[in-house]
Amino acid sequence: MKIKLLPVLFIVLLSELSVGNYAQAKKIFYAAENVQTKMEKKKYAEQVKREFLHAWDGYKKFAWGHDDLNPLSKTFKDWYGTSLFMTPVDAFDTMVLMGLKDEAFGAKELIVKNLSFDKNIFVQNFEITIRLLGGLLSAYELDGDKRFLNLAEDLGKRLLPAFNSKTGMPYVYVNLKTGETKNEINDPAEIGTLMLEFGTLSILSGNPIYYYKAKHAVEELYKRRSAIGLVGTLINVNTGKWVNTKSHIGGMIDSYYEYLLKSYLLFGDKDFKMMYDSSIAAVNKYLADTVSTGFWYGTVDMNTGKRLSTTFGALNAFMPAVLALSGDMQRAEKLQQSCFNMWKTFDIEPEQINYKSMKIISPQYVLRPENIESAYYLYYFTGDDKYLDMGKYYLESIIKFCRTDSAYASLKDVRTKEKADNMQSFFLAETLKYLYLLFAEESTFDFNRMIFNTEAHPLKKFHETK
Ligand code: DMJ
Repeated sequence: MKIKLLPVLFIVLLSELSVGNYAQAKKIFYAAENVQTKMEKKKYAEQVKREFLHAWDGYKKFAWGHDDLNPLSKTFKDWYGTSLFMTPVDAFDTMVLMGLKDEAFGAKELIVKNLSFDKNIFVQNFEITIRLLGGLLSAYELDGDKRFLNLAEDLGKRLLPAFNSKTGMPYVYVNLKTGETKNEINDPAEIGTLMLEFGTLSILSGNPIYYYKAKHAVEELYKRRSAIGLVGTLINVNTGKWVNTKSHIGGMIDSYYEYLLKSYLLFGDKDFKMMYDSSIAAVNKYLADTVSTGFWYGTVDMNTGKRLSTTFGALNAFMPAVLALSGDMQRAEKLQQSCFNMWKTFDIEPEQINYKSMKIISPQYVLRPENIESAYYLYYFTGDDKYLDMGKYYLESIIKFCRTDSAYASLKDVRTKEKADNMQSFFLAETLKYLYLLFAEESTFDFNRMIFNTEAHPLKKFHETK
């Protein structure tokens, strides 16, 4: 952060310098810098909190009790025609971390009195697991109200039939009432991003079935990696055959890698460490790409390692956080610099670019958190102020381009800045949470005690891995 020395300290500093007391002057300079940074961080943390309240107020006014707010038409959307309270469940623990007690109480009342999973609807197992199951488990751990856990357990039971394929890898959809399943073509992210939630549910409920099913699915996927150690984009969960062999770290694969590492950190289960270590070695060997625009991870064929495209995007920007969490600071810092450049080049981050030509492939910005999440992890682990500056840039551009009179809106195109009528629940669960944590007191979140699921719901560690 830029140093604007406090006036009093500046005078003291000058007087020390004038009598030649350089050591003392240096001390004063650093003390002043520290105070300045703390004050600025506090100011930004408060601002993020205000922006959160602005978005939440819009939800309350125009979408109360529904899944999502449509911020331009000031209407609402329910994903499956009936509400599963996506936004309040996703936003609850952000309110707790921000110390917004009244808001948290209101959201909790809404959830525990109205949320029911006894519905004849097909839901996407992955989305419901990371947003709702993760949100409810985290709410229970932070708040202690057993009703959150009861809801989580009821949901977990209803999701279990998703794993009833020939391999044990889950189908994409499961019916919450009948247990029927559909869509046997699934991807590594949706197969491998269930462990933190199902594993936590096993520990909190005392029923090992959830841990077993989610871990078995990951192992079935892992054993189908190619001879060079990579996974593809699509796999048939009954035949176990790959349907699309493109390997990358973007959407449809991304959080598979994240959960291999985090499952080890959360549960201390060494099988996950082994799977993470061997997978990330292959990713670093075949996907990593250094070009004139920086250090990136591109797309290759999972069997041959042949480079297929130089595509990177908003979702891929989760990777610096995972690398930092694993201790690989060198790659994490280099990649975060590229992620920041991707954001800055277009004022705000596009969904996908060609990182070689720095040309846009998909122009929308849907209020995604990953770039900010990674800046937060890097600040947490390095203490380097440059990540605070990145955070300021992210926050200011989101306010400038996405704020509406009712809440926040996605952008259809980062070039024209034309807005789109949606505000995904992860904006409240993740984007604003990570921005807040970046500027808040470091003690607000302790990585030694908790791990974020992929939707930024903090879950308690059950094992000491440090
Ligand atoms: C969120 O639902 C999660 O972070 C998921 O892992 C990826 N997509 C969105 C945010 O971009």
